[in-house]
Amino acid sequence: MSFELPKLNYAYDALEPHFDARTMEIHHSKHHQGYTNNLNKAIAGTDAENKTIEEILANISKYDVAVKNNGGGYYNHNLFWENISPDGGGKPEGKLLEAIEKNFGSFDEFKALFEKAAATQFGSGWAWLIKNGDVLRVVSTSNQECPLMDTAKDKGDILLTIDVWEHSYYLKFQNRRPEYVKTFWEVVDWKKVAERFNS
Ligand code: MN3
Repeated sequence: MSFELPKLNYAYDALEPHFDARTMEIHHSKHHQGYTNNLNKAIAGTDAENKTIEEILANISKYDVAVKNNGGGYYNHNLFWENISPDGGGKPEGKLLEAIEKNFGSFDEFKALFEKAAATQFGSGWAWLIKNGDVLRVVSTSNQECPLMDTAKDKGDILLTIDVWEHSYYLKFQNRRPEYVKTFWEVVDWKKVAERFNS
């Protein structure tokens, strides 16, 4: 069994003017494809070949670092493409909004915390909104680590994520990561986040 690059549910230019087509194309067809290919190489001949990506991540400490880097890269990007959409933006509603308000005070306070986590993650990594029972938390991880890994400091079910590697914003935003993070809100698919929250 081998992992495949997922198709996007939208065209590379569908998130314009927020996320530019060139970045989307390179990010998906080069970077994510690279993680996918290298994950398949890294698991070849190991017991990970017969496991789901979630099973691999949950036991990532058992595997070679190449499985961690590329398995995280493969999975994190799958989540990232899913939680953005040309129909995104706005704000969450219903039970998800209530949970955000209960845990962070208000939607704006949550956004500020998430922006800070994304902007201050040193070097490459990801920021996350995760859930442990009724508790929602904003956390960040380095490189391709993810909250499903047994090595993660902050573990939990993933509701929302943003890639803050430079390859996700440099062509359009150069070194202005905070501006990229603010733009992210224009494309967040809150329906998808709510699906994850309710499942
Ligand atoms: Mn990336």
